[in-house]
Amino acid sequence: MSLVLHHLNRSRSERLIWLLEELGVDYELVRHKRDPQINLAPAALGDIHPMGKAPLLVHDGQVIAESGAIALYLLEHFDPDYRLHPEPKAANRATFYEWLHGAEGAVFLPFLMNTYLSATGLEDSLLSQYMAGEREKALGAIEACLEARPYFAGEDFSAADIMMGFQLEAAEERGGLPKDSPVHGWLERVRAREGHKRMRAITAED
Ligand SMILES: N[C@@H](CCC(=O)N[C@@H](CS)C(=O)NCC(=O)O)C(=O)O
Repeated sequence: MSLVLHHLNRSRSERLIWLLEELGVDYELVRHKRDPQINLAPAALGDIHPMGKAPLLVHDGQVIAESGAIALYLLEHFDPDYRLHPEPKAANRATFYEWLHGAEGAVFLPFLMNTYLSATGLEDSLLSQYMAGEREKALGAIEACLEARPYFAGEDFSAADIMMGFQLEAAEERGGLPKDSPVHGWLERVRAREGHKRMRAITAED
């Protein structure tokens, strides 16, 4: 069996490193570096998949793009005991899907736009004001979820937490979390995990 993860430095592909470390699967990590001037991925990623973005997973020759698709694929293949995702008919399966996909959907967009707006000097634009409102709404939904339960999909840690981790660690780093936010407690819980610590040791070399 051959399992290769293509990782771009300082990118959301770190979520898949984290998931693979939690699963304890043997895999090869191929590191790619952003262009220091334009911050984009190198051409090598475009040779593997037409979008040319990370992460990319290659399993026995099959190329898979999109973090959410990669996460579900890995769970299907390597989490037969449902340690990191709810069983098909479990009551929290829908909530798990919601956050796993929300991490690249409507919840993620306003956080991502923050990066693009400041990179292009548009912090004072109308679009920026609009996105600030959207970010507040998204953070409100995240906080309501974590006030009600310890993890995104319920009582247990799951791959939904891994998918949400990248944007919430970035929001914390930018000082974008209120002092009393339940996200701080959640960050403490997930960072205490060995899988997260191993992921951070790997990304420290980015
Ligand atoms: N929705 C995709 C987004 C992939 C994506 O945009 N990856 C970024 C890294 S955070 C990237 O490769 N950026 C470099 C580039 O676009 O050249 C996913 O979740 O995998």
